[in-house]
Amino acid sequence: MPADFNGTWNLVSNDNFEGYMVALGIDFATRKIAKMLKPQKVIKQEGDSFYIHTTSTFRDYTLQFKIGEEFEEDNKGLDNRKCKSLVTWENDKLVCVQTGEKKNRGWTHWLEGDDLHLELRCENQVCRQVFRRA
Ligand code: VLZ
Repeated sequence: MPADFNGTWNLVSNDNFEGYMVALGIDFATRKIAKMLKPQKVIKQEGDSFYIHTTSTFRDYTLQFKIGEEFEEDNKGLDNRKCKSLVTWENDKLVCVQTGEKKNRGWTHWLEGDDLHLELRCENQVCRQVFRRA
């Protein structure tokens, strides 16, 4: 049985989102707004199919994928760069590799108690976010 990420999750901490956004080339004005946000994630997981909807007062981002199936990701409203993304299970962690112009780009989700963790990586920057069940 893989981990169950289903639910609605609210951001409670966000370490080095600024560094991650700088690595992605997000402009200053957008970063000033974005780092104040407290995004919410709605995750729907059914077998190998995932729907992750990240919402905020500023921008929303929707991702749909199947485990082990590479897809084109447009990162619309984020850095708008296209990449090839692949999500796999590594034990109970959901690991995404985003292959494209940016080196070492990807993210990992896992559960710890009642919390949902997300590590966002780009080049030499790591952002650590923690979400709690709404
Ligand atoms: O999450 O890749 O859960 O896509 C932040 C929206 C969304 C706020 C960040 C606007 C998405 C920021 C991070 C403007 C620059 C992400 C994946 C894992 C699913």
